[in-house]
Amino acid sequence: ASADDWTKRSIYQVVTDRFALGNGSSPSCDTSQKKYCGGNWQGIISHLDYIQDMGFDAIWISPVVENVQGTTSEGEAYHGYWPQNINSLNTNFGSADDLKSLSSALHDKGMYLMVDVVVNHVVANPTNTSSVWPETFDYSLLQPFGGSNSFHTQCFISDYNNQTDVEQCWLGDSGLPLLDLDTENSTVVDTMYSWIKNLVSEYSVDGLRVDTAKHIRQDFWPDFASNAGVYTVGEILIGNVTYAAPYTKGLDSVLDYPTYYAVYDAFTNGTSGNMSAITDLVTQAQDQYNHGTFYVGSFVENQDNPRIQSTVTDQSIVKNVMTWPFINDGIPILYYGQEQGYQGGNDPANREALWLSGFNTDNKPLVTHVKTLNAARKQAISYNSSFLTTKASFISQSSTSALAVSKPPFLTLLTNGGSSSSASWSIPSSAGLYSGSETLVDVLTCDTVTTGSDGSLSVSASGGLPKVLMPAEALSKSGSLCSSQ
Ligand code: ABC
Ligand code: CA
Repeated sequence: ASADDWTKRSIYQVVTDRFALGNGSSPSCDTSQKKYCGGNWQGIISHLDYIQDMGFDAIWISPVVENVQGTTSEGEAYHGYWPQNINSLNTNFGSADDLKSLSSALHDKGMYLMVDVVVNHVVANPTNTSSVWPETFDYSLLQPFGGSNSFHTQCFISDYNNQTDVEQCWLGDSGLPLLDLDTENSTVVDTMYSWIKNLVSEYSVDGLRVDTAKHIRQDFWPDFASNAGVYTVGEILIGNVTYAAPYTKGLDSVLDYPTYYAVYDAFTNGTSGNMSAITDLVTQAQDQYNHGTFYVGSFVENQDNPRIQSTVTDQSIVKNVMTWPFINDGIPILYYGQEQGYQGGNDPANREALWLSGFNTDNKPLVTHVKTLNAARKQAISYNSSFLTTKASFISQSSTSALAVSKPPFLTLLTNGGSSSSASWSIPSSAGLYSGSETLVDVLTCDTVTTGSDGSLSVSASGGLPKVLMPAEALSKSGSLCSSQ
């Protein structure tokens, strides 16, 4: 599927080992142990309804290839980011048939499969665990890269401001080095290009999340993407738009990290959170990224960062933050477990087993919230044929805790004030959004507001909840959303 196909979708991100077991069991899972807990591809197949019922029509799964075996100084490779043999699958997650079954089960439901792929490094067991720098490795298990000449000379990244260091030195440390592939070596490069082509076709993959993309030279990516032939979204872990921007040329786009940091900071620091930083970052990204922000992956949680509720548990704030990915330009991504209110902090605490929630959706306000947001986005796409190609814009507010985002037919009003606060937003007639006396529906509550005779709008509310307003007319034929409108 192409980037344009993906823009209509919303993605549920799964850590395969932590989502579900195919046999339906619910073993305990202590995240601090950094061990496999038993989740697998069959488990995902069994719970696709859980994902689809929330309105998601794509999933992103952990890297699928065989990883280093046994225990390392950082635990087991349950997350999948330590490839050892890229031509085999990780049998902890299942067989080739299981992965094909997952792919076809998704396609039968009209859903897409995004696979996470690691090209930057592989991980080998040291030949002598007590050896000190420089280490030697058992290269024989590293397939198909069985020799030191496939790797950059060992050095650990020490200066993130030195791009050569970032690309050619190694991630990890002497306890667990991530062997950095020599992606300047044409044999390595060709191997990776044909590997990705084969992986995509063998398992009918619809899109790729490209790990550690900033750790490989930019001009490696265009041919990688064309061999993949599907949507590619790169992980450029950085708070800086200008740094990330060039990668949106070689790959379809990037995970929108700069905006993520702005959103996280704005909503987890009470009313001193800086809401205008969101406006600044999004505007920069719209200006600097290839295709603007239309193809970015928009997220507020993932496997590398503390969950929102590890910092802030006020449910109004949580709902404001969770609204963000669904009402702005990019492709929304929800990290599994956020809908269940999970609160894990930094890696590895943020990788809780979802089965411990029992996949319960009754009396789960955040599940309802996500479901409504997905339905609203689908309704916006079908009501306004330009929705996906109209940039989000910001209407400046006098209160520093208020944010107003317009992406017709959405007008989203956010606040970082929390549940004991009251907030107000005003939209002047000069914004040109509405005509006089128009009825707008907050799809999160189904309450209505009416514009003034000049098309201006003032809204005040207590309780600090977000509002996603749509013209009543945009909902009239929606069926499910606020159906009495
Ligand atoms: C393990 C342990 C951790 C321990 C770590 C050293 O080792 O579990 O507790 O802290 C996988 C596993 C991890 C594992 C690592 C290392 O491997 O999932 O559990 O950590 O063995 C991707 C994946 C990630 C994966 C890998 C490795 C890569 O999403 O899940 O990790 O395949 C860098 C990389 C980035 C990578 C991330 C983990 O590390 O660039 O691709 N993620 C700065 C740097 C970033 C750097 C980041 C974190 O620090 O610029 O490049 O990411 O080290 C912003 C700044 C940024 C700054 C951030 C923190 O703040 O603008 O520059 O990022 O404001
Ligand atoms: Ca590298």
